[in-house]
Order: sequence, then structure tokens, then C-alpha cells
Amino acid sequence: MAALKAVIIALSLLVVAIIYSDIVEDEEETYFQESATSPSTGTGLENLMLGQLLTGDSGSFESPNFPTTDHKLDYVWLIQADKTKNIRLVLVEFDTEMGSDYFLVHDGPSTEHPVILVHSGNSIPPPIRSTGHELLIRFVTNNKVTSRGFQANYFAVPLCFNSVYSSSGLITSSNYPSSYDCNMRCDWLISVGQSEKILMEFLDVNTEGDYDIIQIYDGDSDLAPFLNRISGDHRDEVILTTSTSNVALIRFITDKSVSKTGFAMKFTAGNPVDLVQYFMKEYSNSDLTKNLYDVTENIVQMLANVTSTE
Ligand SMILES: [Ca+2]
Repeated sequence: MAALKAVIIALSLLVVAIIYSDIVEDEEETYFQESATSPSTGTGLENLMLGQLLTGDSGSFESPNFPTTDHKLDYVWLIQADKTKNIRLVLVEFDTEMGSDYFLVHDGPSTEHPVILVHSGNSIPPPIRSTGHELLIRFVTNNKVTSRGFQANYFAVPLCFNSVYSSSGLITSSNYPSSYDCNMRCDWLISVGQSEKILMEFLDVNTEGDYDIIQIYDGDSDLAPFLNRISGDHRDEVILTTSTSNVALIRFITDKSVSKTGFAMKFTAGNPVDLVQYFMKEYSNSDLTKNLYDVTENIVQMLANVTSTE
């Protein structure tokens, strides 16, 4: 415990010393201006950075004295999971003074790590994930209005990598059709028979446009040729993509705020003729004509090849 206390005191000194200069969002600016002045006023310092180390596969924590909040708090919690895991943080209660009392999450063990959530008010933010095995949570209140505070749960979750060996299947984003996690990178590597290609049908896509992005690569890594990038609301159409190899990597990257229902993608493996026949059967009379705009070069090429041999 003495060691932990020392770490926390060191952290607190670090925090006070750090100048938050590269934060751009409005909400964050307000927080950081206030935070930069509060500790130097010389009042409330006795409450600065009392904290807790949280370990294990899951657990809960809450703001001090929940469901009431004290003035002039500055608390940190450090969550450490097994090194092979990420941490999923889920707020279950949230009520702080809007624009003044802040809940912050750093994607790593110290305040030098990127801030992946800054939140205040009475809405519950979406669940977020660490990219490593540690998260630092900080809760700062001012000397004015108080509210209820927060309650949070955390879970150690496997790194988000999925190997799929199957000739067909359905892939969905985490929690689908409920909201996906923020600050997440999830990979699916689809491998099929040597001479086969993969037809991917994105039947339902609803992500935060330009911020939460599905990337598709024509091979087993992000060094492979890029096939497609999908983002935004595409619930009324089907987006098709095909691989030219027998392996495809689907990567879903989400940013630190706003989550939607995510995506559902059906994939089918086959030789090009089989895939074109499947495509004609499924889509030639389809009302989802918009999908024709999204047919990739590969499908167009496949159609051309089949037509020319008829
Ligand atoms: Ca987002």
C-alpha cells in the first residue's frame, strides 16, 4: 500500500505539473483551464489525487461518497488488467455538474497518455476500451454545485482479434445491434480455400460518419492492398466488396465519442463464377439498386468475365 501511495503522490505531482496544451475540443478546454488554476489556489489540495489501484478481471468503483459529490475533489483510479487484455469501462450512473465537474479517462497508466474521454453532465457516456492493458481515470470537481457523481464497472476483455476459417458466415461489430464500444480497434481475418475469393455483403452499416470506420484489406494485414472504406449510415443499402485473394482483413476502428449500432456483414467464399451466380441470384431483382454503385471493380470484372464466356 505504501508503494501505491507513493505512486499516486508522484502521479499527482505530475498531473499538476503537466500543461494540457494540445487539447482541442471545447468541453476539454473548459476543463483544462479550470483545472490548471484550481490546484494553484492553495485550497482543497488536501483532497488532491487520493486514489485506488484496481486489478482483476472485473470490478466496480464510484465517486467518493456516491450518491453525493464533495467539493474540490481530484481523484484518480488506475485499472490494470492482465497484459494480454484490454479494459472495457462501462459507466452505469453519471451525474456531474455540466461543464465544471469532469470525468476523464487516459488510455494508459498516467496522465501523459492520451485522453480518450472527457465527460460532464447527466448523460451516460458510451462504453470505452483501452488500447493497452491499463486505464487511468480521474475525477475532478470544483467548489460549486455538487451532484450525484458516478458509478462504473470495468472488465478485462480479450484483445479484439478474430480469426475466421469458414466458407460463409456473419460478422458483426461488438454488441450488435446495440451500440459498439468507443476507442476500439477490432480485426477479423477471414481465410477461405486456396482458389476461392471472398464476397462480403455489408447488409447493415450504421457508424459515426468519418470517425468510426470499417477498413477492408485484400490480404492478411493492413499492408495488403486496400479494398474499401465504409463509414456512416448505410442502413438502406447493401455495400458489396470482394477480395482478389483468399484472405481478407476487416478492421473496425472507433474514436473516443459517439457510438451507433455498428455493422453486420455476411461473407461467402467461392470461385469467381460461383460468386457471380450468387450475386445475380441475390441482387439482379433487388430493390437495393443503390448497391450497384458500391460494387467493386472486382465484381464488375467478374461479371464481365462471365458475360464474355456466355
Ligand atoms: Ca465514434
